[in-house]
Amino acid sequence: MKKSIFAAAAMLGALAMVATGCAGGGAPGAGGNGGGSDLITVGFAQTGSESGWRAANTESMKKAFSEENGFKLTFNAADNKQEAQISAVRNFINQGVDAIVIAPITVDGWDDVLKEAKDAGIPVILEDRTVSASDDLYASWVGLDFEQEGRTAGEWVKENFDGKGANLVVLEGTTGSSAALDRATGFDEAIKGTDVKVMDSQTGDFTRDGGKKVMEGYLQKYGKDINVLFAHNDDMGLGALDAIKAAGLTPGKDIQIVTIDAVKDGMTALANGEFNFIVECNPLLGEKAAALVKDVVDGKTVEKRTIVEDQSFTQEQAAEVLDSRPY
Ligand code: GZL
Repeated sequence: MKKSIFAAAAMLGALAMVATGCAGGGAPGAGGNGGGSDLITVGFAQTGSESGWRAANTESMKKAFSEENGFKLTFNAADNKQEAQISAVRNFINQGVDAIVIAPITVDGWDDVLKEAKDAGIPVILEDRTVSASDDLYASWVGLDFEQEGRTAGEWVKENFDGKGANLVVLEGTTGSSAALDRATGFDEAIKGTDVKVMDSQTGDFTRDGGKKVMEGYLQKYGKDINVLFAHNDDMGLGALDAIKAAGLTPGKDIQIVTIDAVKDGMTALANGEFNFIVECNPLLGEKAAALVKDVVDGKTVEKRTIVEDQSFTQEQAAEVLDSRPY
């Protein structure tokens, strides 16, 4: 009895609040930010903080999705765990944001939550990595050509080591991520037909610690037989430097190193001769992602895919540009 009287009173109270506009939630299109505000509410589900690249990408996104640029940003970093990232997206849907941006940790597992966002009428923009889900489940993607990045790294290996009976080991990025999958595809394609021997290939999860641990294992197993290391990102390569030096070997000479990203610490290692070649992967995607969100929320038609250009660097080129690099 008591419960039903309480429920009735609560209902009357709620009806009164809605009638006087105190219920918050705002008019449609003003997102879940308490009504009235013309800021575009955006939920950004970032992978985590696994690397220097990720830090630069997060900074670029937060700068672009600022209040002075017309956004109210809710940021979540998922500590490189996809289930945490998916639950962050579900929270954004429940908050009724105007748009959701995702840097998807892995390619698979997104269909259900992207359908939930679509059913809720909330557009999703992907930045950085891609997903295997149908592209009618998201409005647009902005990122890099990972396959070309891997191909460019492989072409450098072919150019410098084909015909020399070189032994190579690989530090792969996060298992199941489009960055790792596509870089491997491009790299393998480039070295096909050469006599470069890939002795081992394991994931270091894009982290320094992961790169160091896997490289320690490679050195115990293969020792001085290793001539070349291909790391899917600078951070794993930087972690491998510690292991190579601890084994009494000279990185850049005893073991030549090619990586991808071109973040400050990687370019410093390249300029000082510890790395031998870096393929850039531009993390500054914030402005493009913010422009896509604005256009989509305004109901404009947008390109389904936007690829940002990359470049590559030798040791000499790194020394020249190091001080002027934006990240
Ligand atoms: C690439 C990005 C990768 C970087 C890593 O766009 O997804 O993830 O290469 C980062 O440094 O962790």
